Amino acid sequence: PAERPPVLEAPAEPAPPFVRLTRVGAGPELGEEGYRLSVTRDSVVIRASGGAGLFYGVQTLRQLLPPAVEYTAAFPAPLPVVGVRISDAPRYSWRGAMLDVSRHFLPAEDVKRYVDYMALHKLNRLHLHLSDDQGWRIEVPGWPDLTAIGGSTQVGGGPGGFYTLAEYQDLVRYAADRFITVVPEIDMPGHINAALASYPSLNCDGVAPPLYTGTEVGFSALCLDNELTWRFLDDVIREVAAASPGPWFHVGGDEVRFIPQPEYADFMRRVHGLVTSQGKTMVAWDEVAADLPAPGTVVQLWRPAPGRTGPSAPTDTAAARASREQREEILAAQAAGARFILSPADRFYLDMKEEPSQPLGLRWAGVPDLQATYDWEPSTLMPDLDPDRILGVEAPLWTETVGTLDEAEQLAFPRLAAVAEFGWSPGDVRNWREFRMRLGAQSARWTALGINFRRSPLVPWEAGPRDP
Ligand code: TNX
Repeated sequence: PAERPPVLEAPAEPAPPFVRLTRVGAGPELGEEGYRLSVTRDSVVIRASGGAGLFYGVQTLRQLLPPAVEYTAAFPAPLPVVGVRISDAPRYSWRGAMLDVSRHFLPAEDVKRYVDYMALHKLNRLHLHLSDDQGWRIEVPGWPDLTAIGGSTQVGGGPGGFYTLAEYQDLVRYAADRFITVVPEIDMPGHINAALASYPSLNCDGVAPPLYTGTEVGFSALCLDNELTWRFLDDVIREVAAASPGPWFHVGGDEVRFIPQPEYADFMRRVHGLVTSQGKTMVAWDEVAADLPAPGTVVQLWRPAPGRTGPSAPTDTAAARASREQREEILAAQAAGARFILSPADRFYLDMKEEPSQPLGLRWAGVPDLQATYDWEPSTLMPDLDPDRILGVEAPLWTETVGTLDEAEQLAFPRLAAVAEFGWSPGDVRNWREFRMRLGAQSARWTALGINFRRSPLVPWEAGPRDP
């Protein structure tokens, strides 16, 4: 699969049977990422206006082939393909997954595997949470201790790790080859203990705190009126932005307990300046909505149920008030020109358990099973959100309880497939009953790919070739 096939000049009319990928005849209704696929007795033809659409057409063709093609060993030829005529284009331009490589480090090889799974499901944004209290995971020239010290451990005290800039760039290219844009996140001004532990001078009192291997959140913060803090941020944002060809830069901004709101807002405005001076669009978690730094800022909604009404509304008065206030903030941010990515924790957080008895995962936002992840619409979650301001969806996988790719897969699958369909298909063609049946048919392919998916009891999994 790593080798590129040769590209030949096609004769005007090749002899059947043939497979043709072409940019000719793709209608404008397909947009940049849509495709048409037709399989007849004589030919397979995929039409799209560009590379992304052709790639997605190939992923669909792949799903029509027997799952045995996913094994690297030889498979039987000729391959049967069912005759189809498909015209397909995504609902949202942002169809993301996030990996937290800070709480537990995942080597680049493992991240590439996750990228492969994303590609199969036509996801196109990989958000990498590259720094947090427990670990700094990317090399920054001029700041070697960020990785030498800040990258040296993780939750539970393991060895941690980090990506050199060359490894990171290789990963970014690997993703780009699959039409996936990497969105780097450096979390600030909180979730920053790993950096503070690496450089005493970044701390207001000049004393470095110890490295942190627990799972509490919200306790660390940058020293805001220290000029070194701004040299540090300027260097970090410049270097990470330069290594990331995509147009976005995520600055975190979540869960800062010890900075008053006005100072937090000033901080985010100054950071916005640094991000835009590198030619990037700023993305931040939804706390930034309290005082939007600038129109066009992308706000990633993560806190569950803002202003939810009806039977599932919070009944506890404090929670209900917080939820109402949060809803007002979000609407004010919308009026100020925000755009949104939907990642509601009670639906899309892949690190939430699917079932209370599951050993991996957290449950602070509930226990969203596959149906909860699949079966909702933005309009039911927050009716006042302007659909035109929703860039798309993203499923984060935080790794407090996840130490390996195998464990990541156990939490991410099957729910990541539900997120992918949410991101791709319009609400009126999504149907939970059909989805669970179609998903059941994926087990042989996922097994062949070696995905350690959870056999969610809501799905009638088909017996695969390797099943006992
Ligand atoms: C909240 S979501 C966090 C993370 C945790 C996650 C665990 C967000 C912006 N912050 O720091 O890892 O919950 O589910």
